[in-house]
Amino acid sequence: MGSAINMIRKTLISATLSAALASTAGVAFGADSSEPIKIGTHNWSSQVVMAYVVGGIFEKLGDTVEYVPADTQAAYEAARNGDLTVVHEIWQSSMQASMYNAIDAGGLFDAGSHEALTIEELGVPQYVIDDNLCPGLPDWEALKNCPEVFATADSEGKGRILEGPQSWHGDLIPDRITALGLDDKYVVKFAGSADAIWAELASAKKEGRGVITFNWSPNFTDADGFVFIKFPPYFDGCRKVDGGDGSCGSPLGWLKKAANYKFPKTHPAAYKAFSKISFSTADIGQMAALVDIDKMSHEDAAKAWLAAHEDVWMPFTQ
Ligand code: TMO
Repeated sequence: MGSAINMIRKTLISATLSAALASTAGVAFGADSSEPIKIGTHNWSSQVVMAYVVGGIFEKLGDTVEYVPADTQAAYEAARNGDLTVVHEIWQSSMQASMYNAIDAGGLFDAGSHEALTIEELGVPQYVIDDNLCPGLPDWEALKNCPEVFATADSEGKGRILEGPQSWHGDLIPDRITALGLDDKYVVKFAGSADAIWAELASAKKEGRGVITFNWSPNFTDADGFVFIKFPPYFDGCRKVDGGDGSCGSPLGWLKKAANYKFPKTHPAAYKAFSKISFSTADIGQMAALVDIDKMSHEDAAKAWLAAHEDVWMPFTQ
């Protein structure tokens, strides 16, 4: 009797063992390709740090990674045709059109959303509101009454709006300013880099003067307080590039990831982790702050972030 039970037990154990071996063999058989996973890098801090964070996660899985500088809008066509493997920080307001165009053309797929919601909008530092430099802000209509508060040496007597680099979303902001009838009171200047925006915000703060810049959240500026201007609400089709008159603000949007269609087949383990990756507003603000406040390199910032936040990223690999 006892030996019969032992026999059954032994059979069960060996069945379990061979099932375990089979599944290990299955993983080994479907291992990730040694070809590098190509991650695009853009020109704002969180995106570059997150590239190295995502790449660092892939490396922990044994994968090889290559970082490829890419234009913010051209990245989707590049990922569609395989010049990039993944795109990890897709901001709805500025990038959804390029992403969906590439999905429609074939070869790119939506790999899920981060936890963080996003905003990319013009705004003012908190002290502009607190010191009441332009009464009625953050409602956009208040701008009509105080262009002189935002005038600069190069703004021809109008208020100056410091937009980000034109590569981010083309003429969205100049089109909007014109559509709202603000163009005889304001001029839009494109910054050469994100750093030029931070330098201008820092000098305006030191002088206590009014300043309007493009900015976004999640960002390191969340901690200091940056107030986004409330423009007429966004709706699909309101922008000039989408056939509208352009008189709308930016949406409160999603933050997505996308990948080339071959990625799940060539790198199944990395793909599985990538599909689970989801960063919060705080995570992304920290990634930017390590560079823009602590002045670390993007690569060192990613290493520091990964070392300090295993609790966040380890579950993505499991
Ligand atoms: C493209 N950006 C997130 C900087 O607005």
